[in-house]
Amino acid sequence: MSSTEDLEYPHILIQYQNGFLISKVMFAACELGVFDLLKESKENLSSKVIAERLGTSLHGTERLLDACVGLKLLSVEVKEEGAFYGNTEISNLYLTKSSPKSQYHNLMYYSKTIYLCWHYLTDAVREGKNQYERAFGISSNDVFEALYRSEEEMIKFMYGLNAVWSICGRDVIAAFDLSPFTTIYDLGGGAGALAQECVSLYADCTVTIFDLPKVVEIAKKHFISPEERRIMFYEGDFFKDPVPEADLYILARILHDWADEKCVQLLRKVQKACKSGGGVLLIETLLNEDKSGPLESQLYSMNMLVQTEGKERTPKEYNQLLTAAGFKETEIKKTGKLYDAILGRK
Ligand code: SAM
Ligand code: ASE
Repeated sequence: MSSTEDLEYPHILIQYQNGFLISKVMFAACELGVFDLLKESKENLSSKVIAERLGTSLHGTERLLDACVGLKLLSVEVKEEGAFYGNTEISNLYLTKSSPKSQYHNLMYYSKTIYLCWHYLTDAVREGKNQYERAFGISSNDVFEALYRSEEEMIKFMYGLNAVWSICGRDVIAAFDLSPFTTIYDLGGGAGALAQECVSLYADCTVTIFDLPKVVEIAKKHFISPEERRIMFYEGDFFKDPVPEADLYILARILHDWADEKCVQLLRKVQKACKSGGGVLLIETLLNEDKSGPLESQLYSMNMLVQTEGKERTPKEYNQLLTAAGFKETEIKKTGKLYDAILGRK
């Protein structure tokens, strides 16, 4: 319900209308390296020095810096000689490339790929399907052929998706006590941030990342050091190839890519391969049962419409998929962050 104040002056609508302007200011500052420069410099810098070091125009840079101050992504100190800019704590921690919690690659994936896909949001709603043909001229029906339309695009996707686990990974892996499970397969494990989280938290497990051959190749080359003896790889297509036996299968952000029938097909295969007493751990962003929120999950579900064949689901919907595949005793743990965990047992 709108309050009277909102009806006299629709502040909330103005904020929504400007939402993507805010995103783009943050993306541009990240992409130009504003936060990296200010972190390295250790002292506040004038717009003139920042523009020189970044090789950008002075008047464009001044406006970008001031907008970042408005967004609390930068601080400003006004002296007689002029304005001096510095990072805020949150930008230092999350927006610089070198920080262990950096969201830089995630933001770049939003700015360079998701933003373009959302240009066709209206068409996606009209047609009920992703817009790869319109956006990129790709006529293939294979979602991951479209998402991985070039090696460069695949690497951007892998970096982008990996980044969120530096802020939510520990919570989803620690949501259940996974110590009884020693042989773990991370199906569609991608760049391996969750596999790393798993081996660092549980001393006795080994984790095998099961993914498409070209993804495994990049994961080995760019993400997982060969010294990491407890992480292994298995190249395959989880819809077509056999899934090896294990105690636990992690499916993080996998089911949300697919329609119900494909989810059940995959889960049945996993259920058959699973050792008795074993289980499956789903990691997804969960909608409320009545789909009234959380807003992030609702927006991500729209993104699944634009980019994939899937959607975000409620705990009950995941429970139905697991039950249809033969899993029992499903249990859900909310983490309070973006991603939650559901454990199903064989
Ligand atoms: N689990 C990772 C995470 O949450 O960060 C990556 C999730 S990503 C949305 C989906 C992953 O599934 C990608 O790594 C993709 O390559 C993999 N994938 C998609 N189709 C696959 C298939 N048919 N067989 C194996 N892996 C597949
Ligand atoms: C997928 C996950 C993502 C497929 C495409 C995707 C993400 C972005 N694009 O399985 C990560 C989640 N973020 C959003 C906005 O959905």
